[in-house]
Amino acid sequence: DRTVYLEDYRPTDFVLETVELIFELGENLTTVGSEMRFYRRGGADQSAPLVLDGDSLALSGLALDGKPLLPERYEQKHDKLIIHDLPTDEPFTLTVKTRIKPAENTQLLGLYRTNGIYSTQCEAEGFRRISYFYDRPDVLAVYTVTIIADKATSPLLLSNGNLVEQKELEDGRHMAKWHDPFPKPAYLFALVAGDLGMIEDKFTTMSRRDVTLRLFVEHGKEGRAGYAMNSLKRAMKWDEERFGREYDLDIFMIVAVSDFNMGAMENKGLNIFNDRLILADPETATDDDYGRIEAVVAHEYFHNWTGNRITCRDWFQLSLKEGLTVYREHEFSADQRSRSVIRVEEVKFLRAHQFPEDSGPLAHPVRPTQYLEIDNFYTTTVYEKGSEVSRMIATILGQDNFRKGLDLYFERHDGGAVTIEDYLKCFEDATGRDLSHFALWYHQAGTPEITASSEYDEKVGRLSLTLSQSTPSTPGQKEKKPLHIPLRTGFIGPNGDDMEPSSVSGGERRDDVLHLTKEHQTFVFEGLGARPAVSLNRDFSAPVKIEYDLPKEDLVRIAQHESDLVARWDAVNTLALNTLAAATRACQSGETIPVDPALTDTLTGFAEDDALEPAFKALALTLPSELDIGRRIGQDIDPDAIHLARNTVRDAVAKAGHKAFSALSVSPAEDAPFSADAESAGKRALRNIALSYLAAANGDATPAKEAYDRATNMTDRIAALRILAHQFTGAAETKAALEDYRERFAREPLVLDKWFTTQATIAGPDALERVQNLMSDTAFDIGNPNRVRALVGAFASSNPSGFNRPDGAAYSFFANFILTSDKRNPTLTARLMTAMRSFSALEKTRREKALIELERIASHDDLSRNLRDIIDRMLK
Ligand code: B3K
Ligand code: ZN
Repeated sequence: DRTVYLEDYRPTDFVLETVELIFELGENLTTVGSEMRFYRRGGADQSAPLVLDGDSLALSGLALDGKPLLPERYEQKHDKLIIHDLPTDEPFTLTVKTRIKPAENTQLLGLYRTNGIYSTQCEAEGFRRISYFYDRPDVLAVYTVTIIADKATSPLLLSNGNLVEQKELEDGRHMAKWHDPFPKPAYLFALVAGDLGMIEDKFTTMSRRDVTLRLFVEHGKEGRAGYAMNSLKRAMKWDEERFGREYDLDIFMIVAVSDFNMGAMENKGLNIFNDRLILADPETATDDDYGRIEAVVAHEYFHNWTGNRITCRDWFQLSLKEGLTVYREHEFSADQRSRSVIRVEEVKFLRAHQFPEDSGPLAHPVRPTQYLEIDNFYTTTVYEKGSEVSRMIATILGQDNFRKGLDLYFERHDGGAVTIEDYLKCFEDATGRDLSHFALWYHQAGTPEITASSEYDEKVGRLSLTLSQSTPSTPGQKEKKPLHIPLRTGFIGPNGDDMEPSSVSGGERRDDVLHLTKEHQTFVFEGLGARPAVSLNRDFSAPVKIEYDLPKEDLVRIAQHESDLVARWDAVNTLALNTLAAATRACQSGETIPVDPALTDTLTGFAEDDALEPAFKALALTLPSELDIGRRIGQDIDPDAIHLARNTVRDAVAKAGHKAFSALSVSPAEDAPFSADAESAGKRALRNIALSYLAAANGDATPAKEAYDRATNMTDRIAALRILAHQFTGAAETKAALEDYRERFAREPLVLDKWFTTQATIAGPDALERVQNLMSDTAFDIGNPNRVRALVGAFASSNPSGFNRPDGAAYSFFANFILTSDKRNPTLTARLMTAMRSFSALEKTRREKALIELERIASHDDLSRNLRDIIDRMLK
C-alpha cells in the first residue's frame, strides 16, 4: 500500500543547498547530469542513508565528490535511489546521471517532447522522472541549469531565473545557462527548448525596476498573444496595489504549448501554459475564453508570492497555495470586471463542480490527511472551496485586517515551506481574533447544510431567525461538528428597501454578517416595523446549502429588490429550480408540465429592466442547466425527463418574454470595432441568450443561421452554432453551419475543440454515435488532452441525456476509452473518470448499467495508480 499520511511527515535527513543540472537534449535520448550539494541536517539520524525519488529513470552514473560510487554503496529499490555511508560532518557533492526519452513520454509529466517542443511539467511529482531527487516541496535549493541542444531545431533554450551564459558549440549545437537565485522546490523547475515565436514587453515595478516580459507561442500565432500579455501587466500592477507584492526577477516568461494536461503551471519565472489559455483574437476566442485567459495568467503570476516565495511543506498543504491563489485571482477578476457578475459565475461553478464532489464518493477535506496519488487532489475542493475559506476569513476579519494578516504571512514565511496552521496563525497574530473554531473548515469535508426558519411578531416588530447546521457524512468522516459560518444577511422591506434592525441578540452580528457557530442558534432582531423578506447568504458569503422555505412572494421580492445582486440572482435561480424540478416530476408521472407564472413574470421583468447591466441580465435569464436540475433533484435522476421538462419551461419563458427578447436580440452596436472588455462581452451575452429564446419561441432556424453567417467574432458565431446544433439538430441550416465551421477552422485544432464540444453535447440517444464518428475526424487526436476533453470529456460530463442512455451503451464506450487512455496518460484519464462520480444518483436502470462498467474497469489489475485510486474510491 502506497498511501501517504500527513501524520508521517518528517523533515529530510539531508539539506540540499544547490543543484547544477546539465541537459543534453535529444528527442529519443536525453541525458541529465545533476550535481547536488548536500549536508546532513543537525539533529537528524547521523547514520541515515540518503533516499532519493525516481520514476522510470535509467541511471548511468553516480559519483560522490567526483569519485564514482562503488555498487555496494548504493541500491535502487522501488524507484528509490538509496545511498549509504555518507559523510557526517562535511558537506558533499553527489553527481547523478540519468537517461530519459522525451518523445516516448505520453504522460506529459516530467520532460516531454511533442510538436518539436521540449517542455516540462513537474508538479506534483514530475521531477523524479527527470533525475533522482528529493522530489518534495519542502526541499528548496538554488538551481543552475545548462541546456545543450541542436541549434537549428531548438534555437530557444529556456529555464528558470536569469540567463547567465549562451554560446555556440560544435556539431551545430548550442548551449544556454540559467541561474535562479531564489531557492525553490523541484516542482517549480521548468525547461523549454524548441523553435517558437515571441512577443516582448516590459513592466516597471513599484520600486522602479524594469522587468522584461516575454511570451512564446507557435510561429504565426504571435498576433493572438497580445491579450495574455496585457492581462499579465494588469495582474502585476494589481498585485502591487492590492497586496503590496512586487515581482522579483529581471525577466518573466510565459510559454504556450499545445499538449498539456492542465491549464497552466507557475514555474518560477517561466510559466508554461496550455495554449488554449493564451491564444485569443476576436475571430477565434469567445468572451469566456478572454475572461479565463485573464484569470489564469493572473493566477499563475500571483503564485510567485503565494506558492513560490512561500510554498507548501508537504502536498497535504496544497490548498495553502491553491486556495489562496484562487481567492486572489477571483478578487483580481472582480476588480477588472463586474464584481457581482464574477461572483455569480464563481457561485455557479462551485455548485456545479465542488458541491457534487463534496457530496459524492470522492469527497475530501480542503486539507486532506491521506492520499494514494497526489495528482488526484488538484480538485475543486482544494482550489475553489479553499478559496472560499480564505474569502470567509476576509469576511470575518474585514478586508483591512485580512491584508494585515497576509502582510504578516509574507514577512514571516518568505522563503519557507509552510502549513495551513502557519497561515491561519498569521491572521490570528495580526488581528487578535481566535480562528481555532473556524479552522475546522480545512479539516471537515462535506458541504454544510443550513435549515432556516423565521417568525415575525408584528406587535413588537421582532423577527426571530432560527438557523440549524449539519454536515453530511463523507468517506472516512462520519461525525461532523458545527462550523463557524459567516452568513451575510439582509432584511428587505415591503417597499424593497433594506431594513436595519435596532438590536440583535442570540449571536454575533457585525455589519450584515451573522456568525453562526452553534448547531442550533436563534438570532432575535428588534425594531423591524414590518415583516421583512430575509435574504440569507448574501454575496454567497459561505459555501453552504440553505434550506429555507421562503414564501414565494419573498423570493420574488428578493429577486426584484435586493441591493446585493448575487442574492437577486440566487433568488431567480431558486424560482427557476423550483419550477424545473416540479416540471420534471410532472413529466415523469405523465402529467401536463406546469410553468409557474411567478418565474416567467420575473424573468420578463429582468429582460425589460434597462437599469441592470447586460452581463448580469444574461446570467439571470439563463435557466439552470440539466445538470443543475439533476443535482437539485438529488436522487433517482432521469436525465430524459429533465431534458424534456427544461425544454418545456424554456419554451414557456420564451413565449412569455417574446417581446422583450425580440428587443434584446437586435444589436445596438453591430458595426462597432470588437472590444473584449467586460461591458461589451455582457452585451453580446445578453443578445445571444435573447436569440436562443427567440429561436425557441419561433421554432425557426433561419435567424440563428443568419446570426451565424453574420458573425464577426467567435462569441456570436459559436452562440449561433450552439442554438442551431442544440435546438435544430437535424436541420439543413445546422448541417451547413457545422460544415462551414469545420472548413473555416480546418487548420486550427484549438478552435475546432469548440466544434467538437458543441456536437458532443447535443442531447439525446444519438449522441454516442455522433461522438464515435467525430473520433475518426482527422482533427481528433487522442494524444492531445485538449481534444480528448473537448470531445470525450464534454460528452461524459456535460451531456446528461446522451451519455446516460438507458441502454448503457455510452458507459461501455466510455469504459473502453478510459482503459485505452490510461495506458497513455494516467493523469488525464483519472480526471476524465470523475465524470461518472455521481452515478449513484441516477435512477435504477442507469445506475446498474453504470456500475457494471465501473466494476469492469476496476477488475483490470494493470491500472495506473491514478485511475486505481479514483475508481476504487468511486466504488467504495
Ligand atoms: N499548480 C498548477 C497545477 C499543477 C497540477 C499538477 N497535477 C497550476 C495552478 O494551479 O496554478
Ligand atoms: Zn494554482
